[in-house]
Amino acid sequence: MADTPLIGIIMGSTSDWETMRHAADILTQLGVAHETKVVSAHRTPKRLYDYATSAAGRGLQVIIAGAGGAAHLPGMAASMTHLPVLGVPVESAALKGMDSLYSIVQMPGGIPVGTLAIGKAGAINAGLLAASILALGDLALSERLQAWRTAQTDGVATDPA
Ligand code: RP5
Repeated sequence: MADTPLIGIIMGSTSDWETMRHAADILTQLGVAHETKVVSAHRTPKRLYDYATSAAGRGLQVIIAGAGGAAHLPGMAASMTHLPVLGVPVESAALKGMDSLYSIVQMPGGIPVGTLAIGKAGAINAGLLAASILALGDLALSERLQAWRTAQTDGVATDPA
């Protein structure tokens, strides 16, 4: 997108993209400028430090962070920025994302991470929630978001067969 990104979507590995692309897809549908980066808390700690400490100054307003396994990326990002951080637990092979969920959701008091569901649903909802946060100060986006919700409602069949 040409516009300055308002939302940063970060993930611990390229293997997380299959999940996290759903957050990006939602933001694209809603016309919200965003960026996507691989930022690993343990493999690229300096990249994480640089990303989180520069995020607000670069104009980002919300960070969506997805990771799997020992998923410390969202919490570590949140520790280094005052921006809202939404965490998406990526489904892991060994523990089906329960490890990711517990790692992300159990932040000690003082550094919040808004934790979504495991996997695709969490990524979709992270995108929607990030857009809702921005929409508090953006009437046009609020209207696009409401239209998206209306279209979703209209798309629900009454006949199950
Ligand atoms: C985490 O380890 C990533 O977020 C990913 O979900 C998981 C596995 O990473 P890869 O081994 O697929 O790169 O850091």
